Parts: sequence; C-alpha cells; structure tokens
Amino acid sequence: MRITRVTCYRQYQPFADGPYVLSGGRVDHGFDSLVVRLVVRDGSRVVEGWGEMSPLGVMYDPAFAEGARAAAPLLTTALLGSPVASVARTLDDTLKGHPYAKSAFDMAAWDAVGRLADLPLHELFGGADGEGTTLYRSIGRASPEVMAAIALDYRERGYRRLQVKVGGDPSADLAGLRAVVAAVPDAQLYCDANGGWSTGDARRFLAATTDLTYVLEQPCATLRECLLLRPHAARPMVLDESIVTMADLLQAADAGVDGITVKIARVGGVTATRLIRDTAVALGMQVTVEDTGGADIDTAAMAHLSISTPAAQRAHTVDFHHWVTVRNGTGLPSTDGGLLRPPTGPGLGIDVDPTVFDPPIIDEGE
Ligand code: 0XW
Ligand code: MG
Repeated sequence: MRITRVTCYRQYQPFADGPYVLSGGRVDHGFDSLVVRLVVRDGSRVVEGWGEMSPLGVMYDPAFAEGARAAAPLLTTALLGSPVASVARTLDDTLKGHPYAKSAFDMAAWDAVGRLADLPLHELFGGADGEGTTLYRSIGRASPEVMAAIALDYRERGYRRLQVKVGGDPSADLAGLRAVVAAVPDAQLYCDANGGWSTGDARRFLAATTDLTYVLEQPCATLRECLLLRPHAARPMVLDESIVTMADLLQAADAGVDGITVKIARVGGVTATRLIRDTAVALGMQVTVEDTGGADIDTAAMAHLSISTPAAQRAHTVDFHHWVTVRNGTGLPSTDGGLLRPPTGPGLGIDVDPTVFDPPIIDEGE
C-alpha cells in the first residue's frame, strides 16, 4: 500500500459572513487552504485520498499558508513510493516541527486508508456515539449592537451554541457579552479570549460576570498564565491555542483544566489528533475536535473525529463549509438542528471534484 502520486492545490475560501475579528485587532477575511490528493496503490487496487489544511491568516497560530506551500515539495518527495500506513512517521522524519504543514498530507492518507478498508473513518476511530456533534458559531469582536444582531442571526440559522470573542478591554468585552446574553438568553456560551488577556484582565472579567453562565476559553496567551489563573476561575476552563503537544495536555489536566480543543492542523494531522483526543478522554476531560480552517474536506475530517469521541465528553465543533463561499467536496450530510453529522461512505466519505480548483501547485508521480 504505497503512495504513487501526490497532487497539491491551493484554494482561497472567502468568509461568507464578513471579516473574522479576534482580540488584539486581529482580522481575517477568508481561509487560504492547501488541498492534498494522494493516490495509493494496493496490488491492482488504486484509491485516492484527500486532505485539507488552512491556518487562520498569520495571526492565530504559529502557522501560515505560505509556509505550508513551501514545505509541500519536500513532503511530496518523501511520501512518493512510501507506505501509506506510516505516513505520520515519514512526515516527522522528513521535517522537524511545522505540524500544520503536514496536516493535509496526514489527513489524505487516512482518507485513503478508510477507502481501502471500505469503512468510514469514524468506524476506525471508535465508532459513532450519537447522531451528530453540536455546532457552534463564533461572534467576532464588534459593537454590542452588532454582536447581538449576529447572535440572533446564528440562532435563527439553527446554531444552539455561541462562542463570543473577548480578550480585549474587559469592560468592552463585558458589554458585548451582556448584549449577546440579552439577545439570546437560552444559548450556551463560550467566551474565547484567544489568549488576549493578562491574568489581571481575565480576573477583572471573571469578577464582573459571576451572574452569567459560560465556559472560559484560552484566557491568556501562554499555558503558564492560564494555569496560574485556573484556581481563580470558578467556572469551567478550556484551552485551545495552548494545546499543541501531549506534554501540554498532561500539564493542563494536572492543573485542573476542564477541557481542550484539539485543532487538527495545530497538532499535525489526524494521527496526532486521535492520540491527543483519546488521552484527553481517558483523563476525563471535555474534548472539542475542530480545525483552524478549510471547507468540505476539512469539515468531513472534523465530523468523523468528533462523532467518534464519547458523547458524554464531546463539546462541539464547527461546520467550516458553511463559513465560506466556496466548496471543495460533496456529500456532507445536512446540519439541520445544529448538528454536524458524519458522512457514511468509506474514508472521509465525501467526493472531491478536482475541477473546482485552479491548476495544481504540485503534481508528482504516476
Ligand atoms: C473558531 N475557530 C475554530 C476558527 C478559527 O480558526 C479560530 C478558532 C477559534 O477557536 O478561535
Ligand atoms: Mg478557541
């Protein structure tokens, strides 16, 4: 079962709902995605596998689209002729670090493995627990009136859970949060500072919101600051940007962090995501599996990894194919009722039509 051809495409995916605004004045307008196709031969049988990775601009994680494209020729050369089963090892032996640059290749290998096994990926990852995974939408930083209007719009579109972006001036953050709560009092809320607060800012925000119910997400930039804050936050805390390695996960669990968000690109692909997810589950934590960006291909991967996470410990995920104005696959089930359902076909279970892309940036092998 060797990889015989590698093709890479670039797809720009503008946001459907306008600019995405995080703390610290960070803004982005779309995902700049790397799509990878691997052709795998098993005797006379030939299958294709697809993978996708997009960072959120250059300002969210230590990752950037140009970096992924720069690493792609090196990774392509290493994978050509190599066994699909050891893709993660081959990628790590070839390039130290740069997990995001490896993610689409690793995902494509898993799609191919699922097709060869004739099983949807969630069957290989623990089996489906439930019908679908609760979807949330992010409300970027804006005036309280605009944030309230966006919250109402998302609720009308069926999203039951909202992630309110905070992490700036705590009193402005508070005004935005209270406007969202007034507009949709029944929504389940996460306040995501994306690491924008000092420990002092976070403590001010926490003190001013003791009457509200929400989960606190990534309050400060470093793992150390978040863990120093942990005993002072009398509410659940989940970490996202700070969870990159298994060591980060273990440190967070030991300090009483309640949950993690595993982003497929951040940790380097589906292989590493599974390992971190399963360890977090064994540690009794709440787990979200999602990613930094992408469209249908990436959403399919999130759907399989999420539905195979035990429902009692699964938080939520995102439907990126509805965040952007372009598509790159067909076959994702409906998200009615605010649920991301997994495709049932083998591998990722979606069909990718390469004619939607511009000519490939890499096409090697036969
Ligand atoms: C909401 N997200 C999943 C989308 C962007 O990649 C950032 C991320 C977050 O948690 O802020
Ligand atoms: Mg987050």
